[in-house]
Amino acid sequence: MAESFKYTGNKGNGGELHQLPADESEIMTTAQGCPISDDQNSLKAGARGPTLLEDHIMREKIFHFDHERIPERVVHARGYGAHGYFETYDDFSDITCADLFQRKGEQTPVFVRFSTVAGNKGSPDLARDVRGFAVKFYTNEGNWDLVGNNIPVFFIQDAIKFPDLVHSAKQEPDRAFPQAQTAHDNFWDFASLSPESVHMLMWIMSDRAIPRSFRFMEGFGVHTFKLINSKGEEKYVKFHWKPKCGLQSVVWNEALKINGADPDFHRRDLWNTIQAGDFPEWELGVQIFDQEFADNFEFDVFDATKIIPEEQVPVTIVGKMVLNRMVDNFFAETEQVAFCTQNIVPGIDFTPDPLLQGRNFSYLDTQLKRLGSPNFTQIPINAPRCPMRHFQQDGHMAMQNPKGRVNYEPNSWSQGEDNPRACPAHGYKSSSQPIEGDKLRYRSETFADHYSQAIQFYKSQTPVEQTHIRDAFIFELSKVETLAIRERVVSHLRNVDEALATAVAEGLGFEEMPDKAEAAMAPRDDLMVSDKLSILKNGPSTFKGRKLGIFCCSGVEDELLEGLLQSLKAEGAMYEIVAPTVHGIKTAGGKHIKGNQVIDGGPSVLYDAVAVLLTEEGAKAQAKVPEAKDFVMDAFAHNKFIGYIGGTKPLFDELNMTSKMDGGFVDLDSKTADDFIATLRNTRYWQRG
Ligand code: HDE
Repeated sequence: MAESFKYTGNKGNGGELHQLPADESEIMTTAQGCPISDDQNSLKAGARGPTLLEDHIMREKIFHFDHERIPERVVHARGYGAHGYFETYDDFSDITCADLFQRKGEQTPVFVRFSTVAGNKGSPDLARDVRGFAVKFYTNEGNWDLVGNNIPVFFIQDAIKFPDLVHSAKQEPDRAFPQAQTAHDNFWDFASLSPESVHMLMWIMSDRAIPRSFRFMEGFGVHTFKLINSKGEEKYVKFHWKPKCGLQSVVWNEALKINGADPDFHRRDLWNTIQAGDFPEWELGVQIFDQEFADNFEFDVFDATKIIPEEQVPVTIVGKMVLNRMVDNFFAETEQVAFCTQNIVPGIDFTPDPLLQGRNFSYLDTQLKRLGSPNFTQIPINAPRCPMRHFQQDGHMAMQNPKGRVNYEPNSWSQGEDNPRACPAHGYKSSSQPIEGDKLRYRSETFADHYSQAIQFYKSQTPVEQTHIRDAFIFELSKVETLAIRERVVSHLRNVDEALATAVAEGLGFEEMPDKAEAAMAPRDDLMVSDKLSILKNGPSTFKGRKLGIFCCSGVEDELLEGLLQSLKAEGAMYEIVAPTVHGIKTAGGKHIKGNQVIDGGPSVLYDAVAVLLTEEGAKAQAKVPEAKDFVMDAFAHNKFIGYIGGTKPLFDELNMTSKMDGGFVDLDSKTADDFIATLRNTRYWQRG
């Protein structure tokens, strides 16, 4: 009976989209290679009887499924990766013997993973958070992992505090919320009891923590490293990634709404742009300085809560990174990639920064936990692209097993492929810096200034950015239930900027100001304004790579729409058509234009700017649709440029928008599409306030 039974359980007619295999090579098999005849019905004793334990096909399928998950990263769980290359602009052998910097124009393959820090794997992309910016360079002399962030400083000065920092920032352990946010008591309790975090708090309350996309953010190696040339001469270095797109962030209210509308906003952005061939690029810059500068600099260069302003030590650009290929498989590549700060190559070395020293232990350790075997280095995404020869052997999942008899050193067997030897002339050499001292648990006095650079950061921001910082403090602290914690944070802010502290206190409804926090070292406010610390002073100068949301309906004039699309194309910009149905619209001339979004799936928060091209009839209908009203109101509230035509009036009237029209509105009946694009090259209409 079972043989003649035709019903498979799958509904409908698969038609062209569900075909049977054409030849042997397309037949599904088990993991053991056994061809499968039916993968949708388990083996049963009778058509309605129990499933048999004998069903090796079902057991294998479910067994494997049960073991699909590996532990997510303890921090930076949510991430997205892409492949590309790094191109060296010149021969930099005078400063480092690192192989990738020796030859002008040479390309080195890279894999990059961007991430948020606090949230779990499924958390939304626009959480207020630091972004990880980890780059693996597959050089001819081994993998170099530059595991950085999009913020150049860190919360703490010593790695021993890291578990406390992370525990406090993640969900609280009893209630398991809030997810992917620092707006809760535990985080602000820890931070306010750790004054070394104040500089970093200013950065994460700024719009740096809500980037427009990965393409619009900087990356920083954070720590001071060393570069060593072939003569053994050493220099200190700080690494910077500068996005070719310029810097851009969203505003907080927008971020909250993006998280609902498209929790994958940053992922989708990277995927879409790379698939469209608009490959994002960053230039790698180095700040190079010597011991004398380090000795005379106002702060300790081994303290990761401090920057060296670019005005003091300029950034020299040494190459560019281009991301041009998405992964074939997210798990195999993005999930299994194992960045380790201790992966460095000849010509680059560590410094005693106590944060970096601790990281060098933690990353290797955590990969063993996550990937389950010391052989994680053999997974293709982690394996070096240059030869690997050593006597490490065996272990779980060992895939690269040496041939031959030799597996120890020293040995008497003649040298060769199967018997590698360490080479004093060419191998990795650590910096020979002399070190001495007593064994003690101690924080150097040179790490004691916690406020001066926070002051510098704040005063380097534009007034708009300062307002955003104030609002972010008020938002976050309003979620803190314990008054004493809120007060403690404000007591620190008094050491940064009295006006900021007062505004935050007012926003929190304080009846009186808390005393100033006692400073371990008196802050100085004579540090220069550093324009490089502002996002708005370093924003994009074109609309290229940015996106216009075109809200339109049937009846739109062909010339208008076509002109706009052509100008966008010429600029290298992206757009989406937001239409009443996803099937799209018919222009006045009868042309069908496909929709990308319907209005409730394509709110204006998903776009850098909007154009509202409704006919009068369409606008009357949309004036009754709440999402259509939000589209315009949000674009207005988020300081976006709004292109419009006369037909839109009924919708604008419904919103009392006509009286609010300002320089951020562009009348597309009288202005050309090119004029509109020229306006869009400015990031937002900040004058709107
Ligand atoms: Fe990390 N960090 N970290 N971190 N970190 C990890 O390693 C750690 C720090 C950074 O996309 C973990 O593979 C310690 C600074 C990035 O896979 C873990 C300390 C900076 C990523 C770890 C720090 C970073 C991580 C968790 C204090 C910027 C994601 C999973 C001393 C310079 C890499 C993993 C990826 C990931 C430890 C501080 C950047 C546990 C102990 C400072 C971008 O090893």
